[in-house]
Amino acid sequence: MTASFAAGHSDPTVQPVPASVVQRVDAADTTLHNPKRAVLSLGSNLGNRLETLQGAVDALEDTPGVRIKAVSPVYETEPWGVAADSQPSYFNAVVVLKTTLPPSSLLERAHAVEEAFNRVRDERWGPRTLDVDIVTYAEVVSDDPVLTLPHPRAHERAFVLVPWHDVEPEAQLPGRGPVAALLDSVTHNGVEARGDLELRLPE
Ligand code: A4P
Ligand code: MG
Repeated sequence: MTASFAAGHSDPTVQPVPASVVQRVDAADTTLHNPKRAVLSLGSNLGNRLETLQGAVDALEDTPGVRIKAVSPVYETEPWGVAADSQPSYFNAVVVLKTTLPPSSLLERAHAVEEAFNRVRDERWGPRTLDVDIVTYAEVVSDDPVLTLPHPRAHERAFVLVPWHDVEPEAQLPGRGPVAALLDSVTHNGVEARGDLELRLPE
């Protein structure tokens, strides 16, 4: 440090940081050190299903405040909840992530990712290029219709439970118990592993 600087000014690094800045940094730090675990279900039964699921994985990983921890194998599944053979089969997969986003922002992002792939949807109640559902967010249990947690139908859907169990054998569905036990109570018919296909975790 030069003599003139020392004489004329105090060292800027020792200036007190304004309290408002300290507060903001502390708040950000808390969230960054306290990411929440969330499980998302991806489904596609229109267009290039694998490409769409991979695009969804990439878009989620590209989201600030989201880090994907695991991507499940791909399953080809019969459409659930509609007449047999009325729709093409789905590709389904599950993604486990850590996020500093609150649940509402994660849902917003899920919808934005759906939108990016939903451009060709033209039939009401019809098949969809992409469905992104939040299966769980930490231990949150909520019956809010805008974001019901856990997802109200996850516990009865093998196309969610099977891939989830693949990547998290010890997983618990809040309010419902271990995924491994739930798996015993649902039919696995129409849920086939596509071992020939793979979703990549973005680098
Ligand atoms: N919403 C509430 N809770 C949640 C949540 N946990 N995650 C609200 C995501 N969204 C949630 O969803 C409708 C509204 O639900 C949203 O506005 C959101 O605020 P949507 O995705 O726009 O509509 P949807 O998916 O057509 O309706 P729904 O009733 O949610 O259908 P599901 O339960 O998502 O099921 N069969 C197979 N084999 N594989 C599939 O992936 N998917 C569906 C869709 C049906 N059959 C399937 C599959
Ligand atoms: Mg949905």
